[in-house]
Amino acid sequence: VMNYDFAQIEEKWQKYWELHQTFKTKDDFSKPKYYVLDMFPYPSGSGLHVGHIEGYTATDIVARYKRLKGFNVLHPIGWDAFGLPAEQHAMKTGIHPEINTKQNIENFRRTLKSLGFSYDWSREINTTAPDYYKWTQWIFSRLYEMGLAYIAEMPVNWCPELKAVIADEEIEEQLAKGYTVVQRPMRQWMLRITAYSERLLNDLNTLDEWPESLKEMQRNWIGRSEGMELQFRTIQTKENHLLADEVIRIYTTRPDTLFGATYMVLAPEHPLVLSLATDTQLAEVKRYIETTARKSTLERTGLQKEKTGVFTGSFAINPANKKPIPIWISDFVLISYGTGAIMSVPAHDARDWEFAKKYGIPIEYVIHSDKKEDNVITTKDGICINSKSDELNLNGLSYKDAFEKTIEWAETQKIGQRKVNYKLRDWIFSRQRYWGEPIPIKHYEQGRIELETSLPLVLPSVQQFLPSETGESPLSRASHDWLNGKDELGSFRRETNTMPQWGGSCWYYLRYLDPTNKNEVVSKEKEKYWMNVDLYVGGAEHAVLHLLYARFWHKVLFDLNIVSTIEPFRKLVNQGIILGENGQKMSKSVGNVVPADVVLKKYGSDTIRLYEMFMGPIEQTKPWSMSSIEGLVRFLGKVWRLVYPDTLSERNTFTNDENISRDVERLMHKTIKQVEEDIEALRFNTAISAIMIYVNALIKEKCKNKKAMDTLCILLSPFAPHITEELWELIGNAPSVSQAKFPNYDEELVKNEIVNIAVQVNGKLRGVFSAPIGLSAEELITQAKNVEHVANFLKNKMILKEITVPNKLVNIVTK
Ligand code: ANZ
Repeated sequence: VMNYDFAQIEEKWQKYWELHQTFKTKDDFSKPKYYVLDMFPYPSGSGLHVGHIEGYTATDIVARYKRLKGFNVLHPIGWDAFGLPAEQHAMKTGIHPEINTKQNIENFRRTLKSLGFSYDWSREINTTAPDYYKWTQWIFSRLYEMGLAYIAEMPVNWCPELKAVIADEEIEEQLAKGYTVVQRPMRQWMLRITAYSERLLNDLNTLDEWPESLKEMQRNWIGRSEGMELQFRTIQTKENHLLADEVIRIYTTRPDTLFGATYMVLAPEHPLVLSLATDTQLAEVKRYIETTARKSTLERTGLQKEKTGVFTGSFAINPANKKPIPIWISDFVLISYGTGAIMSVPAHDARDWEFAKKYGIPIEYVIHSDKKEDNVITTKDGICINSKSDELNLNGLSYKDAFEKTIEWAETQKIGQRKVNYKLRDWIFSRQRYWGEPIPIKHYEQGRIELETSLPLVLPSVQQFLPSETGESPLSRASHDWLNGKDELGSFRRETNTMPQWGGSCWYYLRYLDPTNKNEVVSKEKEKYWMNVDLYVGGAEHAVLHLLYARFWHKVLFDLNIVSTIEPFRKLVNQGIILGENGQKMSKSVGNVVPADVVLKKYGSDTIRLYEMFMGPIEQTKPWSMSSIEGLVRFLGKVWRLVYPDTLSERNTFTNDENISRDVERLMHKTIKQVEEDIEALRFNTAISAIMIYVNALIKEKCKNKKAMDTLCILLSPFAPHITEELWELIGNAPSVSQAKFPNYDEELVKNEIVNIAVQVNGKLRGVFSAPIGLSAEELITQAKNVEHVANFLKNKMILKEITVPNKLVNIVTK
C-alpha cells in the first residue's frame, strides 16, 4: 500500500543518478551527437525563481528525449560568476566576492539538482576559476596579437553611482535604477569587433533556425548603411577663427537630396567647431559643448527628445549649387558615427525638419510628392525636382538613379566617394572593477606594452573593493608585488583594468567540451565532434549583446583554427517570461517573486516541471498561478494510481499477456507520434496534453498491458523523470528509464480509421458517406446534410431534430 510520496521518490532517484553517473557524457564519437545548452546563470544572492527554470526545464526535456532516441547528448551547466552584484555586495559587507560567489553557486547547484536536471555535472565550469579564466586571458592575448585589442582614450559612459564605465548596452538598465550616466574620456581597452561587421551581418543568413526577429535586432545593431562621404568647403571670415578655408566631410545615405541641403550640423565634439565659432557665437558654443558632455548617447539621440543646437556663425558652400549654408552644432549628431558631421535636408529628414522649424532655417523640397505642403517627405519613391545647376542635374531622376549620379559626379570632382557605414562600434572591453578577469598586460616605460607570458594571471586579493577616486580599478590597490615587476625588458606595471562580464561568456560553450584540458581551449577532435550547439535556450535580453559578442569571438577562434564552424549556435530559442500571479514581471521590489525552492518543497520537481511546460508555448509570456499547479498534482496522482489503484488494493501487475484493446493500442501509437513531433518542435504543452489523454484511456480500460504502461513511462520521463523512474522499476523493469529506447509508432495504427455513416431522414435511409473515426456530432451532421440525395429530401423542410450515433449514423427529423 503506497501513496505517492514525491519527496522520498525524488530524493531516491537524484541519489541514484548521482551514484551511477547516469548522465555523464562520454566522448563516444561513433554515436550521433546532440548538444543542448542553457544560457548559464549568474549565481545571484537571491537564488533561482520559477521564471529562471523554465528554459532549463525545456532543455532538460530535449536532452532526455534525445538520449532515449539514441543520441550522445551533451547537456552541461556552469556559472557566469564574475560581475558587478558580487562586487557591490563585497563593497557593502567587506566579504570577499569569492566567498560570496561560492555560497551562491552552492545554493544554485542544490536547487538545480533538486529539479532533477540531467546535467553532466563532471563538466561544470565557473568563469571565476583560474583554470577557466586562464583561457579567457589566453583568447584575449590572441586578440591582442591579431591587432583586435587596443588601447584608446574614449569618451565612455561613466556611471558615478557605480563608479564604473558601462557599455552603451548597459545604460538603459542603470537609468532605470535612477542612476546617472555621463560621458567622460578615459583610457580603455577596446576590441575591434567592427573588423567583423560584414561577417557578423552576412552570416546571420546562415542561421535558419534563429527567430527572424532576433536576427533583425542584430542587423539593426550592426546597422549597415550605404551612402557617400562628401566634402563641403567652409568660408573663412574675419569673425571666425579659420586659418584658411577648411573642408568638412559629411556622411549621407541620401545623396539624391544634396540640392536640399540648406544647413550643416556638426557634433559638438567635432574638431573644427571652435575655429568655426565666430566671436559673437563662441561663448554660446562653448556652453553647449559643456552641456553635451554631460549627456549619454541615449539621451542625445532619442527621437522624441526636443532638438537643441547653436549656430557657429560660419557658413559652408553646398557643392551642388554653390549656395552658402549656415553651420550649426547639435547633440543629435554623434561624433562616433559617420564623420561626425551632416548635411541637413529639412524637407526630407524628420530630425532636420524639426531642427529647421525650431530655428527658422529655410526648407527646400527636392523630391516631388503629392502630399500636402508643410510636411516632411521622407519617401524614396519620389522624383527629384529643383535639383539642377551648371554642375549637376538630377531633375526627373528616381532615388536610385540620383543616388548613383551624385556619387559619380562627386568622384569625378574628387570631393566625395561611395561609402558603407556601420552603426556597430568597437567594444569597450575594460572595466574599472575588481571582480573580473585581470587583463594579462604589462606596461613598460615609454609606453611599451607586452602580454603576460605565464597564464593564468591570477586576480590578486585586495582589502578594499572601491575604485580609486580617479576611477582607477580597485586592482590599483593590490600589493606592490602584484602591481609591479621587472624582467629582461625592464620594469613594468601591470594593467589594473579587468574584463567586462561578457568575456567569460563569449566562449564557455566550448569549454564544456573539454573542461579540464590543460593545453588547449578545446581539443580539435572534441570540437569537431560536438560543435555546433544544436539547441541554445535563453532569455531574449541577450538578443544582441551576449549573442553578438559570442559570435564575434567564435569567428576569431575560427580564424585561429581553433573551431571548425563559422557560427556557434545552430538553433536558438528565447523562452518567454514567467510573470508573477499579478501579471507583473517578477521582481523583489514588487514582492511577487516565486522562489524555486518554495514551490519545490511544496510540490516537488516533477509537478513543477510539468506545470511550467503546461502553462503554454515556451516562447510566450505567461503568468504564474499556484492554483493551476493543482491540476498537475492531480494528473501525477492518476498516473501513480495506475500502479497503486487505492490504499486498500494490492499493487497492479502488468504483463504482455494482458489484453490491450484496439482503441488503446491505436491511441498509444498516436501518442508516441505526437510526443515525438511535439518535443522536436518544442511544443511541450501539447505533448503533455496528449499524454494526459492517453492516461485517461488507460484508466478507463483498467489496462494491465505492460507495453502500454512501459510506453507511458518512457513518454512521460523527459517531463517527469522521478515518478517515471519509480514506476518503471515497480512494473518490473531494470533501472533506469533514462536508458530505455524511445518507442517507434506504427504508421498504419496512427492513421485515422474510416467508417461508413448512414444518413436517415425521418428514420428512412437516404444516403451513406465515409468519414474518419471519431468525428463529432456537429461534424457528422454537417457532412450528412451535404450528401446529395439527402440534401434533396431536406429542401424546403424545417428541421426539428438531429440525432447522431458516433461513428455510425445521423438521423434528421423534419416537419
Ligand atoms: C542627408 C539626409 C537627407 C539624410 C535625408 C537622411 C535623410 P543611417 O546610416 O541609415 O543611420 N547622419 C550621418 N552621420 C550622422 C551622425 N554622426 N549623427 C547623426 N546623424 C548622422 O543614416 C545616415 C543618415 O543619418 C545620414 O544621411 C545623415 O543624414 C545622418 F533626407 O544626410 B542624412
